[in-house]
Amino acid sequence: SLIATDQLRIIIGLGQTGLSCARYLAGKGVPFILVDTRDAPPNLELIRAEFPEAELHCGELDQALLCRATEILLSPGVAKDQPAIQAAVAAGVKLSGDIDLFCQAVTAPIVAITGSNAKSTVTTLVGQMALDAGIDTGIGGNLGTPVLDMLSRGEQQLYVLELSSFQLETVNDLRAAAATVLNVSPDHLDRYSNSLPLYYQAKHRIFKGAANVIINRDDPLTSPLVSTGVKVSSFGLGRPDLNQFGLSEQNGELYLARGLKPLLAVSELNIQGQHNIANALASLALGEAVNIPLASMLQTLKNFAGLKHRCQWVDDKQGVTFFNDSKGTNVGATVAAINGLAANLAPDNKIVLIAGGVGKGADFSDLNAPLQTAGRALVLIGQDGGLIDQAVSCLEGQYAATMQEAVSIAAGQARPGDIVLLSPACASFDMFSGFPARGDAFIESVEAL
Ligand code: UMA
Ligand code: ADP
Repeated sequence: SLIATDQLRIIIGLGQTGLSCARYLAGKGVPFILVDTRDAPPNLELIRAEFPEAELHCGELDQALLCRATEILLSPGVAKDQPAIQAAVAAGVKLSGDIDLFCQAVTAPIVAITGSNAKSTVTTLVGQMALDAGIDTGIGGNLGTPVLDMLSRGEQQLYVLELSSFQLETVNDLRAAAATVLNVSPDHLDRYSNSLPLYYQAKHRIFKGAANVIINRDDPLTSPLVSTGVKVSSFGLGRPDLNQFGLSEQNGELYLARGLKPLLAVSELNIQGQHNIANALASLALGEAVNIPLASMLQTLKNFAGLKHRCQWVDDKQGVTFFNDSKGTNVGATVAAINGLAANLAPDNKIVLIAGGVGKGADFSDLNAPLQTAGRALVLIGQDGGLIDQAVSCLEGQYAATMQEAVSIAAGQARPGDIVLLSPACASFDMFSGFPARGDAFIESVEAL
């Protein structure tokens, strides 16, 4: 075998993460074996050319091989509860991932962000706050750039990482300077034996070794169970106590506030919707924990317009406003988007919702309450649109075979002053390559009306 050392490292998964692990280890001269559960993984040719010496195994996992490893570096898209992986763990093999490798490699402070929703928005916002303050900052993780790929630039002064529950499953020692679980609502339950506790246990691994923990006062599931010796600060939409971030009213105007001190009028925020006020407060609390100057953070909040595909304004057509929330891929996100946008509607106006796709085993009945108050009509797309129709009793769903048809039905149902919102509460893979393609199809269909 080419593995001459007694350290056998196996990288499972040849996607972006696996590739970043292979490049990182190869750069250090550390040998590894590459494994993918698919017979024909996507990057195969590239990988053969780039790592000609690495042993490569595709197809069903080889339990005997995995049990011989010292360490398995598991990609987030591969569930760790598979028998071959569990057998290796039982045999004493260390299960790890790219996040652990990254944390061992850097000494700069890390801001670690997870949650069911708002991860990308808050990660980008905190990263922007740091950049605007003149701090050389790496921004990556689940957001798109694999963490190890950021190291090719040399070590930076600060890292802001978006971490998914899948990535956190293999995290053993994070030691973040600041860590948060922004919110917890059901998602990915198909990967967690339909168990919400298993899902948030994975998320809470983000607190391992953290110096500062930032909790959401409006969501008790975001508090670590054991928090001895850790500095805890918080954000929430209520009135803040001393040293907390929240909202306060002054002369009839609502302000982001820290303790008794008003910081910035909510009307000066450039991002839309009630849920984004919470995101702004979370970002301030995280930024404060790593010493980003407050004045600079407030300036960033005035400029930050939000990310594409997250409650993104698309156009006004015949008095109807179209919003693209294609990143609304679970029920909690869609509930937040409906409530967040409905807060700005005139009393007679409502929302036409386009939803559906791959439901990931979710319970859609939580859509009833916001649609009861704010729903004008419901247009359904994708493989699990029918499940949403069954779960929502207050509106009669209308099916559309394509995004174009969905937009045309929705536009027909909307009255002047209404909103048409694409917020599918589902993943997109039945009809699209991902949420960006789904959002782009929506924008194109709106423009073509
Ligand atoms: N796969 C196999 N067998 C394998 C390896 C992968 O079937 O052996 C499949 C997975 O089931 C999955 C796909 O291949 O459908 C990709 O899996 P991967 O682990 O190779 O993914 P990467 O390309 O490394 O991308 C991952 C994240 N993807 C997932 O967690 C599924 C990316 O988040 C992330 O940007 C990237 O690492 C860099 O950190 C994407 C995502 O969808 C955006 N995340 C989920 C979400 O946000 O809801 C968690
Ligand atoms: P993530 O990376 O966790 O998916 P994003 O920032 O991309 O988070 O936002 C995804 C979706 O979550 C948005 O499109 C919106 O529907 C919803 N959302 C945004 N902020 C919040 C929040 N604070 N609470 C609940 N849902 C939110």
